[in-house]
Amino acid sequence: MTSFIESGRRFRLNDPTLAPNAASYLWNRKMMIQMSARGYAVSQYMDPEPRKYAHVPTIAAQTFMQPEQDYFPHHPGRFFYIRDNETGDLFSAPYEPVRAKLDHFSFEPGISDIRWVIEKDGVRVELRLDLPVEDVAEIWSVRITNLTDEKKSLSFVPFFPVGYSSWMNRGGHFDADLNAIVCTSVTPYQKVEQYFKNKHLKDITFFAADRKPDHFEVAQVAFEGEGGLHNPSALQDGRHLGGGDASYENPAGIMQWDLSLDAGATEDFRFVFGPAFDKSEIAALTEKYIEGSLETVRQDYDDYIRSGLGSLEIHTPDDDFDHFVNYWLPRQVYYHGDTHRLTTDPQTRNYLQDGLGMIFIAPERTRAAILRTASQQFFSGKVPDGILLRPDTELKYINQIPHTDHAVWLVIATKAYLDETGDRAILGERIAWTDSDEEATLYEHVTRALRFLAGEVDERNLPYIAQGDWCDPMNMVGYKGKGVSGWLAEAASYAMTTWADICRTENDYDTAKWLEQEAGKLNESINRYLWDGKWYARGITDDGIAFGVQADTEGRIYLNAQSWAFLAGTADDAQKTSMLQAINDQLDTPYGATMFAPAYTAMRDDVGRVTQKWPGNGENGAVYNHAAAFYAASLYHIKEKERGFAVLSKMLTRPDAQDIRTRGQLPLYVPNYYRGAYYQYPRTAGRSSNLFNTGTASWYYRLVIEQLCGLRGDDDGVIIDPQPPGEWASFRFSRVFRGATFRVSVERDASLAKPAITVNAVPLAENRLDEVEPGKNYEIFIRLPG
Ligand code: CEZ
Repeated sequence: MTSFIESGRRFRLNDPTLAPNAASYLWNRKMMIQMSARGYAVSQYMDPEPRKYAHVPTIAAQTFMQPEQDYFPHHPGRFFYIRDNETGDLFSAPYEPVRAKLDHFSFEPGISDIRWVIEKDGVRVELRLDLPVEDVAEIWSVRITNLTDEKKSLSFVPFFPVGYSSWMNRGGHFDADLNAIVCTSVTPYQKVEQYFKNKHLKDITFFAADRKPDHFEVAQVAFEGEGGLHNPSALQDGRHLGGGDASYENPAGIMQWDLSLDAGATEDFRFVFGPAFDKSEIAALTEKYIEGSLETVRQDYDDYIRSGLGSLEIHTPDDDFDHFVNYWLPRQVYYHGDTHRLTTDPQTRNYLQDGLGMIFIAPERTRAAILRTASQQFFSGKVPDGILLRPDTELKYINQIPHTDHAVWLVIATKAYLDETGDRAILGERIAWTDSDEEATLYEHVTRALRFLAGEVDERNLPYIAQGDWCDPMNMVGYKGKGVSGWLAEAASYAMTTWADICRTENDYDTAKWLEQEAGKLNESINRYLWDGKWYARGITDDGIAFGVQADTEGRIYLNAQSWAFLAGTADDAQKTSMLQAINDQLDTPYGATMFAPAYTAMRDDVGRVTQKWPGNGENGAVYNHAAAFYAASLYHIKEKERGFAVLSKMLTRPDAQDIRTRGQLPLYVPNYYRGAYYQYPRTAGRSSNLFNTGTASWYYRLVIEQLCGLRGDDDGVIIDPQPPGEWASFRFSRVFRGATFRVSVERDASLAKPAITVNAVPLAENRLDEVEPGKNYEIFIRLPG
């Protein structure tokens, strides 16, 4: 059985083999850890750039988080061996590396901790991982219980591999003063300047315990011997750890305690694992987290997580949906918005879209993100590819590749922020430019971003794509300077009409009119050059070839080119019907709507590296949830609420064993993709990337609040327009909006022809309140026809 427990704030998985990569994650502003049910871990922290303190065993490089990350016995993990000293039997908690058949296994990730209960041969091991709010450190609590009526003699051996931290210098030793294993390294470099930059790095990884170990080992190779990690030589034949060090060998934190446990007796341990600069930092961390009260640390962390869960509480006929929306979804939104995905130079579009969800959690953070983006904008209006969060960082990796879509997100984020907060003062904030000290208001910054975008078009009035738009790896459609993006034409049109509304509320009718004309021109060009008879093309290459069209055998229809056409209002009713039909026929799958189909099976060098990804993986025709969320948004926009909800619903892994097995993840986050290429690769279709970094979370949360619940700001007022799926007879929700509390109940009433709304028992003529009084309670009762 797999299920949510504790009213949805915790999950229980009781089979380590059901979905081998099943995991949960914890984070604070300086670190994050993705912890698999079986004991593997991917963790990183900011120093100030992202780094690791536990490494794979063979390579010193730092890597991105990988989609569908596979684990292997020597992968970094947190493992606890238990040996019965009478029988010699060995198992490891939570499951790896021994993989012994357990009597009981329960992985129980909660919103602010991760814990396990494991039982084997009369021994219970309870594990719990906590993070502090401020520091980079993992705090592990372990309780071992003798469940039998007899005394037990056990050896308890935690094993925390540190791996290959450096090809220049790595090692480790036991430090008796600290009661810790201290693994040292020198971050590899070649350029002399780098030496000075690296001097501040935390090149130590330590493993500290709250009790003096009876024995220890530091060299992984000495521990493992010929037996291998599933049966380490050092634990065979009743042996004790040899007390060795690691001398240019992969180090690990390995300690041993010989326990004599009476019937029913328990023993408790606490460990701290993490990076440090020097001995005094280790001492400070152990003082806080080994000697200090764990209760306070846990309470503070729980407060931190709960402060990010927003105010929405929804109760629908679908409990699992409620659990996701009430806890896990805002938690994922908060992770993005509070940490900026643990990078120092987020992609502008990610930075702003992560802010879309934060408007419901900590709107001041979105405000700051919008203003920071504007402050790094060029005087020309151009919005940069990435945003620098620190003065000592630079644009790296994908942010060095020219993409042309960033203005769009500045508009969408600002509009969403205004809708939620009504804080029109933000538009008057004066900010300079990255290349000029002249100040202009945010209103002028955004308007100028759109003027720039309107100017970067070809003779057909279609926007250049350069080396990518929203789709990062679509890098060769326009690298020669001619290719255009159909999606961007639609997104630009949508952004322009959206901004025109704001211009009008600012009494700037000229700009509003100009923007509407530009949007109109774009829509005309879209219909003229990109309508393919049944749907819209995705773009036109440098050589003038439209792609994402009926004539293509691969990449024939792209979801984004349809969704954003709905948002931009380019399609008439006949076109809409044809597009929806094509999406149903070609893109929809049991695991969601794929981003395009069929997936490319060979490089198209006029489209780019997206076509080189494995078919059905990532942007090459996966169910790319960010694109699916755009699709859902566009469906609500054209009042297709049943389809809209169906798209949202398929995006979630469900808590039943069958879905967890197929998708290969737990229902605790929406991943960036599920494998697509449903018809080409049916065996792997639906498999989760297990990556929880994705703009999907923000869009999803916003759609639930503003469309499904339908309570959204509108100038000084609020619109009340719930759009539940037909299968819900009733539902209710509450949320705080501009300081007022709204409690809304929605029911169906077959006798009605149109919705009937009462607010504090007074009937409302329209579905809008013109004013919202902070501090006031609004009890709203809605009856919907049907
Ligand atoms: O990265 C995301 C980007 O962070 O891909 C999205 C894009 O809109 C986001 O800004 C769609 O392309 O191959 C690549 O370079 C891809 O760009 C990926 O790295 C992709 C990953 O899925 C991130 O998790």
